[in-house]
Amino acid sequence: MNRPTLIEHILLSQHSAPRASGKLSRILARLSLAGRMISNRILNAGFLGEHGDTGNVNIQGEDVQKLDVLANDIFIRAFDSAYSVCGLGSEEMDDIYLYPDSTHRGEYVVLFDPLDGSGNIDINGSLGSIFSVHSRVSDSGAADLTDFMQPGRTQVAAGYILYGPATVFVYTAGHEATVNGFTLDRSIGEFFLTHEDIRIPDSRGSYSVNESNEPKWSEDVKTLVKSFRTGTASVGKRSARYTGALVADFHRTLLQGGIFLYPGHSERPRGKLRLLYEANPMAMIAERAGGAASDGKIPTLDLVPTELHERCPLYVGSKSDVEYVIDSLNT
Ligand code: FDP
Repeated sequence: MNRPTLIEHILLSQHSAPRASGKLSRILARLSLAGRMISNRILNAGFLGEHGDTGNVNIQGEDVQKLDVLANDIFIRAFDSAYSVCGLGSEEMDDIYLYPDSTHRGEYVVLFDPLDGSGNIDINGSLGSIFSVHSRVSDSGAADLTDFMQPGRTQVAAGYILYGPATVFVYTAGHEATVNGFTLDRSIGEFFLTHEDIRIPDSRGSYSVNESNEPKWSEDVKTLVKSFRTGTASVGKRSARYTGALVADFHRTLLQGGIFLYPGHSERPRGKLRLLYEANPMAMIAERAGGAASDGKIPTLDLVPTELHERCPLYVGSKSDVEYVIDSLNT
């Protein structure tokens, strides 16, 4: 077996980083553990009666699924003994979560969507987890909201875990780092490097959007999406693909090119996706892989957050496709 494992890759890359302390490596290792545990839980959920919803609605007005709660608990437990993480922000928690001994804990916070695409749970469709790691900015005492409300540009690591036919861990960490993907060998519970230095192809691929929202879009968004649908976009022909899980749709876009779009519409002017733990991690991966991400005007990574669970329109994918979108929406 001559492929590096995920842990070897993390240790080697972080070891060569200036002033590396090993703490970020430990956080990434714990994220991979959470991914393996959630992947296993999803495999067995049908037998264990863990499909379906809990009957509760989260702060975002969405039905909470049983697996959403289980995945969220796995993330909390994963960092219980990782003392470099002082707090968490999650789609499934109204407020930030601070570990009881947060005052004495380390200098990082982790934001995550524990189970993205939860509409796919009951149909055995693809799901994902998304994560974003920031250095703490508050200087004393317990961590606070300011540690979480940082622009995506300051993320020190970001990535996702795709639970599809295979489980894949994609991440980037540190300065000027590449994007790499690792596939889980379920028989031994180990991730191996399968996608080295991923670069988003340009001038090909798919467009990915929920077209049933068309009646609620502005005229310029309708015209834009129509140009992709009819093959008249200046960037060339794109096929249509949409799974309903951001991680799966983004992963395809990352590997094959094109664009993922979730525009705002009349009922949700800022779209559906959350800036801090959905858009920002994908934007960091996209930029590092040679692509781009924008809210239609501003690069996603430069948006200044004002709320923990705030949403933003998202256009992410191949660089020329995102540039085409920005041109189309602003002329
Ligand atoms: P879901 O609500 O099923 O968790 O994060 C939200 C998300 O899925 C994304 O994964 C997905 O891209 C999007 O919502 C799908 O929303 P629509 O059903 O409105 O298309």
